[in-house]
Amino acid sequence: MSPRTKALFAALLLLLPIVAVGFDWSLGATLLALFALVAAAWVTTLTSLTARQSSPGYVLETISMSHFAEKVRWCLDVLGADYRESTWIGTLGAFYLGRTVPKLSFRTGAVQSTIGNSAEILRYLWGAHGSDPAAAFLAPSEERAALEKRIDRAGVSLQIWVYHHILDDRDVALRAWGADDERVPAWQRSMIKLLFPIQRFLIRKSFKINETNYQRACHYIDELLADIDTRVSDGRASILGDAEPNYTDYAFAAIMGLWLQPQHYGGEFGVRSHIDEAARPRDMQNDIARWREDYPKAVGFVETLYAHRLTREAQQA
Ligand SMILES: N[C@@H](CCC(=O)N[C@@H](CS)C(=O)NCC(=O)O)C(=O)O
Repeated sequence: MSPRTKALFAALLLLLPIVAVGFDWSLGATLLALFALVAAAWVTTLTSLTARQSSPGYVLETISMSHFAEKVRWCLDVLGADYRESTWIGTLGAFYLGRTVPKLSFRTGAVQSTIGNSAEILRYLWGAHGSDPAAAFLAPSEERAALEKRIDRAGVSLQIWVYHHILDDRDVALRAWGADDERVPAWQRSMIKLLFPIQRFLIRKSFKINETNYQRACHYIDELLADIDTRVSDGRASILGDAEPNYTDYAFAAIMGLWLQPQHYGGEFGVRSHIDEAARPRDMQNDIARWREDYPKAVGFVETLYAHRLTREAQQA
């Protein structure tokens, strides 16, 4: 059963007592509705268990704008993997289903498997496709794993940075969460507008959005940018000095793409919820301008990688 269908059954189950009271249902009618719901969930589970699937058929669960999802999406594109995206509205899944994105679902034997966390997803892809020469860029090493950890930590710092700047502006925050993104189901887009004050409160609490944490986040981002800026200043193709880019290079570009917003961000699937330049708060624009000025080599490295960002279609052409 897909995560969306599971969420739908859970929501219906929660709503059932409210509907029963609201419409003054008898105990018999309520039990009947409950039985019908459980039976429908069971049939759906059985159907998905017996469904035939010819390819791994990866499903990448994302939210409208996620730099961690972009990291995995880019690697799937370079790999030429067969996948589709399931796009959720931002924050709802995290706070009501307890899951983060990216999440990758696929068929393993008779069952559906799911992995969360971008680093673990990439390790799975390496395990599953490692014998294919096209997957060589996914090969992990101690050095690559250490760099990936630093990049991922900068990804979290960027979440603090972005929320520090946009949470006070309802329209900008809603747009970043995908309220205008047509790939997101309409009911989720309506929910986020309704729940906005709660979501903002939860984000503020969970990311500890305050001046000190913002400064700490900027410091960490600066440190990584400075290091990469030095490393790539000799014009190398890969941060760690390899002849070809590997997954750490795509990860760095994807994570920094959150604020650089290069044209091909999101690849074939695009990223519709840009925080438009004009809508960006002044302080956010200042940070971006400073990073561009202080780290031109790192910025150039990301932009060059994005200029060659292969979509699945271009890969197969
Ligand atoms: N360490 C995780 C971080 C994932 C993460 O923080 N994802 C954010 C989006 S960038 C998320 O799931 N937010 C929850 C939501 O908006 O529903 C990874 O590498 O995948």
